[in-house]
Amino acid sequence: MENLRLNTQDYIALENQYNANNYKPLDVVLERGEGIWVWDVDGHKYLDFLSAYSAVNQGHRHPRLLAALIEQAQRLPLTSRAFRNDQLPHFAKELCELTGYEKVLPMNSGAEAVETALKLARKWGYTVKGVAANKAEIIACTGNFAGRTISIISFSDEPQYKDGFGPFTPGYKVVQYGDADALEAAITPHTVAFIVEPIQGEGGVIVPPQGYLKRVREICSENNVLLITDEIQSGLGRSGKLLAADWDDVRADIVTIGKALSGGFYPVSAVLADAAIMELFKPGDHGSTFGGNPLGAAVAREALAVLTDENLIENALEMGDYLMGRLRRIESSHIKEVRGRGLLIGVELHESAGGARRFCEALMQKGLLCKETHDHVIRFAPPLVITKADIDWALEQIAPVLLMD
Ligand code: IF1
Repeated sequence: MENLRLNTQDYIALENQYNANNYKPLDVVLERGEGIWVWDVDGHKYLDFLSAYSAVNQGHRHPRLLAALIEQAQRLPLTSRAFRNDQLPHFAKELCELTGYEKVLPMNSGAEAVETALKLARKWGYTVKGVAANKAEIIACTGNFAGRTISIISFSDEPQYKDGFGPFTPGYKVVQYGDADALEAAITPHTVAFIVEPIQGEGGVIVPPQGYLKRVREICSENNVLLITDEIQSGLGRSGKLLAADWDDVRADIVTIGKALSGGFYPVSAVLADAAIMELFKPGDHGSTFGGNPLGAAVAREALAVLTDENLIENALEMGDYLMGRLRRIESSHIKEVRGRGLLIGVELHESAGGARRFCEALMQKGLLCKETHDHVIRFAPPLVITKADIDWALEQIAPVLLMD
């Protein structure tokens, strides 16, 4: 298939002609990536400070992941779960050993992992907790983002994610993120689970108050409510810990992971739980065509191995502290707060700054790609392979932009 080489404007025009208009991306057309760098079709080089929303924690096109993909693709990409394959058993074992959970259910997108967790929690509510049929309630948080399916947006509090997509799935309540008392007050005998991001990504890189997650864990245990942590963005080293809940020494009952689970090569997500909960799923209860396929499993195995072999979790902690420290020393009147953990960092701007988008566009002109979230926050989330020298170069671009009028 001939890939007709166009220039940036022609690619944009072509995309606009045939593609749904469901995003407003920066006008940069990328054609190559390696490590922390990506190149556009006009030959410009950029430092990727978004990491595909934390899906390329291992860096773009990691050679070990590419090799794993090619090797498995040349053998057997897909079997469906109607049959077994030689990658899934190893993937599940290695993921359980790494995370300390007893069981894994592999899916593809993050949203599918979240849907799986919600179904598992409801089934636990009816068969174990004894909640009356169809009365199960799940509590979520303000500012949550867990995917785009109709059941997931049913507990979103972002109007744009909901407008025009009703009617919504019943059985959800939303409480203030960071407020453990609000959670406790919202629990009823029908409550089966509380789903929470240990650090809210799309919500604007919100780190909850110290001790929040610990208190949430206690409240869930005291009320026989499952704690679900959505680590699809915050997990797998992004926050400087394997899972962001590790910052509070909290062990959730159900965990969702995705994105960097495949290092950006292939959609792989998973739900983690102990046997007593996961075994509630009986054959035929749940699944998907590609879930647990050998190609994704082979890549995910290597993606996890790279995280540990290259000490990417420790590097994220060290580099994140360094980057946040340097950002906090930029004396810009635009900056309201620099926050985050590890290499999941948000720079919140005062409304007087006129919105984060223009700063992202200015940074693009200087060779750094990042994305605003919720109008006034610039999210900085480079691949976890980044070095101090790379960060110093990034700061040489960031400081002048944050000091512009
Ligand atoms: C978009 C946001 C980030 C996630 C968490 C589940 C999912 C996501 C914590 C679902 C996905 C992606 C989706 C993408 C943009 C991006 C995003 F801005 F939308 F919210 F990262 F912050 N839980 N986040 O962050 O995983 O189904 O996408 O694999 O939909 O615009 P998915």
